[in-house]
Amino acid sequence: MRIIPESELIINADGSAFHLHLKPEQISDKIVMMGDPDRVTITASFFDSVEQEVHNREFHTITGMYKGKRITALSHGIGTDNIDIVLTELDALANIDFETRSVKDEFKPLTLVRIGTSGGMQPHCPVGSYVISEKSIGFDGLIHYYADSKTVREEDFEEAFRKHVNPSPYLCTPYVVSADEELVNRIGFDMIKGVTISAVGFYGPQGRYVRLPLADPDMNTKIQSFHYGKYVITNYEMESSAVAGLSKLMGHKAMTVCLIIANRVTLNSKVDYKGSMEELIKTVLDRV
Ligand code: R1P
Repeated sequence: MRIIPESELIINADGSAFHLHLKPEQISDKIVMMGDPDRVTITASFFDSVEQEVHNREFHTITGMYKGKRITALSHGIGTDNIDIVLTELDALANIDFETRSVKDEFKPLTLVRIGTSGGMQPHCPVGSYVISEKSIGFDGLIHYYADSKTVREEDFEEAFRKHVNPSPYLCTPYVVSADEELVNRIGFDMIKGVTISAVGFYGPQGRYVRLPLADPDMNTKIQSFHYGKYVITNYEMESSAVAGLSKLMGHKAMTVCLIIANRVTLNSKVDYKGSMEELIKTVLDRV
């Protein structure tokens, strides 16, 4: 039996996971996640009852009951680096015995749905629409740190994308992963499905020219014209590749759905999106 050393999985004095500050009994196996800690409060406002609420850094967690289902709502902050922390600690809470520091004999699968905001990259993803990340292209490189990444990556798709976009060798090698198919069909049957790029930043890494000129000003034009079979790139956000990739490696079911709040083709955006986001959250809670 492998004992995981204290330095490799830090457990707080109260028995909670290092960053999330959660104890194993405080999470449900159904988890909805979002970048914004306030979106967790909005999500919990639809719960019939709240069991507990925990805050640490950008991680805000509320577990409660929604129409007879125990659900955890959790904020992960911004970026795939945060997803590495959140998914590893959630998986540890479910599948590692914190007393013995060893992997439990029985695997507990989690269902994880990220409810995010995003920028549309095609005319058919207008502001206000809901887009499921059926596939994600990670510009972040996170998956490459894990030994079995090859088992979840789609190398033909990656190759086609590399050929078309020709990304600079200074960037991480883009990887392609899929969301859980059953979850996508159950939660997103009436939503737009597509390919999401998870970028490592919001401005330059998503081709936004504010004051600093871009290294590759044509990147978004190439991204918008890319096709692979029926797939086109529908949107940019910053976490779905890591959510899909790490979940698959760990054996959990995961997907991302985003509300489009800006469209990069029509160059418009909507910052007051509370109503549409509330509708999306309720839809996911009903279907998860
Ligand atoms: C950037 O503004 C943030 O918004 C999107 C991006 O993925 C990134 O986290 O998602 P959230 O609204 O869930 O944070």
